[in-house]
Formats: sequence, structure tokens, C-alpha cells
Amino acid sequence: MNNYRQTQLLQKPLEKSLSIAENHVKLNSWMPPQNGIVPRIRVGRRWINILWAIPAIVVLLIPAIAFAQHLRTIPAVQEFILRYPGDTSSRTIYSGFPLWLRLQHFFNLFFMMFIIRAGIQILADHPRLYWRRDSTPGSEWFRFQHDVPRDRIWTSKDDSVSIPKWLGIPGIRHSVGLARWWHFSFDLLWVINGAIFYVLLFTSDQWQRLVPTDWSVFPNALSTALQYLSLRFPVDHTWTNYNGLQQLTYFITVFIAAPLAVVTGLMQGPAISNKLGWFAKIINRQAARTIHFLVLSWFLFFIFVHVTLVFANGMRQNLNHMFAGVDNASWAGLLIFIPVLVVVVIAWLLASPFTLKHSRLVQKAGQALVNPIKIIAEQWEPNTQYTEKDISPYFWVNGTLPASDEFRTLEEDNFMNYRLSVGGLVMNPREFSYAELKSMPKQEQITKHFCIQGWSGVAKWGGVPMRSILDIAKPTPEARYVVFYSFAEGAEGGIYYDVHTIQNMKHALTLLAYEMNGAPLNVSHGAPLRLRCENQLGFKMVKWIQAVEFVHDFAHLGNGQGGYNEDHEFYGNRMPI
Ligand SMILES: Nc1nc2c(c(=O)[nH]1)N[C@H]1C(S)=C(S)[C@@H](COP(=O)(O)O)O[C@H]1N2
Ligand SMILES: [Mo]
Repeated sequence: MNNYRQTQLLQKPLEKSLSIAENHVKLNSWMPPQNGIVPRIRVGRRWINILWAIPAIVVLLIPAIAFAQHLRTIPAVQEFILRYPGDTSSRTIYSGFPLWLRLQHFFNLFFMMFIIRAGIQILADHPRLYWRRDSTPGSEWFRFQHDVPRDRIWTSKDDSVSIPKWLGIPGIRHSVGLARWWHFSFDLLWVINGAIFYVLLFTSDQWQRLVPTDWSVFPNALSTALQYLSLRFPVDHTWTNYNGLQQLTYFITVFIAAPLAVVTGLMQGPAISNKLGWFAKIINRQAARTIHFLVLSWFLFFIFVHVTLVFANGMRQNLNHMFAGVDNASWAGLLIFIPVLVVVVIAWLLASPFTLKHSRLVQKAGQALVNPIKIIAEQWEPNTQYTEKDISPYFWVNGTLPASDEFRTLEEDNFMNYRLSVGGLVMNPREFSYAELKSMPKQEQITKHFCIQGWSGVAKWGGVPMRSILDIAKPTPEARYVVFYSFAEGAEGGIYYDVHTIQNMKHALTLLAYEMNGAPLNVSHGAPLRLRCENQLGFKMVKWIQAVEFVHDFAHLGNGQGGYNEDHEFYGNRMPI
């Protein structure tokens, strides 16, 4: 087929204006550290420091213990405890703690360590949590960052905070790109481990530990709680069955919290959320993010209580169960537990330095693991549309404004002389003037923006569908990708760009927008032209577009990762989740 010509229309060799990033985090050109504050919860208009919980728990626990001890002197309560000692002993487990269970317990602990740490790191990129669909400053219920300053431009990147390297992975500020690879890769492994666990649970007698089979679990749980609180612990029969309280908390953890974590995690991604229609309007991204966090809080609470009781309630016996698979008081469990603990601690300590040093490797490994799922999600046509009254009162701004003289001149003339150049592997390379773009059939859409950092906002966008541009420019059969070049530079210099598949440009809601909320797009949101691509995260939507180029491959652009933030911040190139 040779009835097309390959053209190099772009007058300026834009690919030469791209910069090459390091393959590791270069701390002196990265965002400077910035501390947040101790987490706070909003009650009405007041922010309460969560550290108050510590004295509050101590002050409440002492009378609670005294009260529980008093209750146990009452004959009726004693009778109740005799009748419901705690055990759910109608179901006896004969297989103890088999090897598969012990291995899965270890993998679970190992994977969750990375998942939790990387999750906290992701949260630190937008250290605020909301229930409502938009992310209006002041409407959050939880935060570990100050008020949003009103006297200057405060981008969402400005809002990110540093956390300690032993806590987050990799700890440095605005490292959501790298943290996501840890979070998602280990999520995948954790889900596989969990699925195998479910299967083995129900094909053995082990499910009877976790699943209550009659109502007596509730009085038994109450009785156990009372016994623990009075500090006279119930008799332990963990080897053969769990007590009511154990059964309920394990059940909640395994069958409610874990699936909820997966679902609310997935629902934060634009392609999935936008696929779910009305359901995603009820459990909007911010609500999903909040619930995801509450599930984390449950896990942390569970881990704390679980570990405390394992050690306080017969350490050797319990370690023998879970690490040696025997029910006695030998040292076998501890002898296995100690090297396991050493492995966990070493992995814990290495995760952050390794990520900072081998960032490109972390990105590529994560991409290899997670991309298959992303590529599926990318095929879905985004279909959640909103109405005028859903438009967010506040829409965060992100990125670095264009600073060139060329752009300033265009801006001074209200972009009258702006021309969008469309070239590369197309049959009809050409430029579109600003007036011409506006005279083309206009599409309007009210959609939700999902920034990788965690905030979202609904806005109405007006502009030219990318399909119209494709129809006019006619990509050649060789063209596979579209590169969007910005007038603006990225955070570390070199112009901002991003690469999309042509397939993704054919979605009905892929738009070159020149209007926002019924008014001409302003410069902070990307004037004269910015991309809307509703099944992708925000950073894929280049603002201040100066040129569109069709290519066969993007390996030669920048670091070859398919975009500025892909090159410099180790983001993924396919980002519908
Ligand atoms: N040229 C350019 N485009 C960009 C960015 C940028 O830094 N430079 N930031 C991206 C990111 S991370 C997001 S979330 C959106 C933000 O769009 P908004 O400022 O209109 O909210 O723009 C995207 N487009
Ligand atoms: Mo973003």
C-alpha cells in the first residue's frame, strides 16, 4: 500500500525538545521535601489531632477493665460465661495448621507489608480524604496537610507531603508513580494468594475456623470480649477451634475487609469507575478512597490486636501453631519465626533505598505484571456522564505552566494566532487554526477527572472530538500511537508530552477541549487546547497542546517510556486504573 505519504510536518523538531531523565530518583532535581502535619479528623469545623486517641483509649480502658472485672463477680454473668465460654466447639478442626495454611499466612504477611506501606505513600500524594465526589478544600474529613493556601496558586503536586522512608515506599515526596508499582504488583500477588486460600479453606475443614455456623457465635463473642477485658483470658483452644470473638474478627477480615479492599481499590480507577455507571456515582472515587482507607485502618487494628494477643497469650504455643505446625510448647516455632522475621525486616529496610536506586527497574517490573489488566480496562467505553448540577465547585490545578515567549505572545492575542499542528504518519498532515477548530462540530461532555494523586473533580468540557481529527488527518496503516506535545515544560525541564494508542483516541469521549464549564478554557487548565481522555488518569491529558504527531513507536522519544511523567516520575504508559 503506497497511496499515502509519510510526512514530517512538524516544522520544529519537537522531539529534540524532550529531555532525558535518569533511571533512578535524582534527589536534587526531585520535588524538595515538605512535611505535613499529624493526621487530623474533622468534627464539624474543628480538626482533632488523632494522637488524642492514645490518652483517650488509656483513660477509657482503665474503667472498662474495672467494670469487666466487677461484672464477672455477678452470678448471672458467671452463669452466662459458663454457658457461653467462648468456644464454638460444635465444630472441631482436625487438621491443625497445615503447611499450606502456614505458607499462605507468611505470604500474606509479606505481601501486606509492601501493600500497606505503598498505600500510605500513595495517600501522601494527596493527603486528604473526602466522602463527596469532588475534592473541594475544606470538605475533607481527614488530612495530614495544612489548609490549602488561598493567596497563591497551589497545585496538587504542591500539596503532596514527605513521609519517613521506613514507613512509605519510597518515602520521598510525590513518589506516587513508584509507590503504585509496589502497591499494584503486590496486590496482584496478594489476590492470587487469597484466591488459593479461599479454595483450600473450603476444600478442607479449615473454613470452620472462620465461618460462624450458628447464632451462638454472638453470645460467645461477647463472653470472650468480657473475659479478655477483665484480663482473665479465656481458655485457648486455637488448635481445634476459634472462640467467638476470633471467629467474628477473622471472618470480617477475610471475607469482608479483604474483598472490600480489592473492590474499592479498583473503583478508584477512571476506566473502571466510568464503566460502572450509576454505581460509581453512589460509591464515587472519593468515597471508594475513603472506604479503602477505613479498610486499611481495620487491617492495622486487626494486626495490632492479633500480634499483641499472639505474644501475650502463649507466644511459644502460638508460634508453634503458625510456624511449625505443632501443638506443643517446644521451641520449634520460634526457631522458624526468627529467620522469617529477619527476612521480613531486611525486605522492609531495603524496599525504599532499592526503589530510589533502581526506579526504572521497579517501573518496568510493575508494568510487566500489571499492564495486561490495564490493557483490558482500556478497551471499555467510558459511560458515566454527569449533569450540570454535578459540576465541582473546585477543580484542582496541576502541572507546570508554559513559560516560553512564544506562548506568551499567543496568550496576549487570546490565541487568535494559535495553530495546532497535526503530522507524522498521516495521509493529510496539516495545521488547524484556533478559529477552524472552533468551527468544527463541537462536542460537550460532563465528566469526572481522576488525578493519579488521588483527587477528582467534575467539569463540563467542550471541544473537537479526536475522531474528527483522525477523520481529517487519516493516520497511515503504520501509525499506532499519537504523541501530544505541550507548550509547557515538565517539572525537570524539557517539554511535557504524552503518548496514547490510536485505539484510545477513538473513544467517544476523547476530546480536544477549548472550553471548560461553558467558558473558554483558562490558561491554568490548559488553554488554548487540552486533551480529555476519560478512561485515563489526569496526567495523560496533556494541557497547552502545540502539536499532535502520529508515530509507529515511541521508543525514540525521551526515555522511551511514552510520556514525560512516564520518563521522569516512573508512571505507567497505560493508565486506565
Ligand atoms: N503540559 C502539561 N499537561 C498536564 C500536566 C503538566 O504538568 N503539564 N499535568 C497533568 C496532570 S498530572 C493532571 S492531573 C492534569 C490536571 O489538569 P487541571 O490542571 O486542569 O486540573 O493535567 C495534566 N496535563
Ligand atoms: Mo495528575
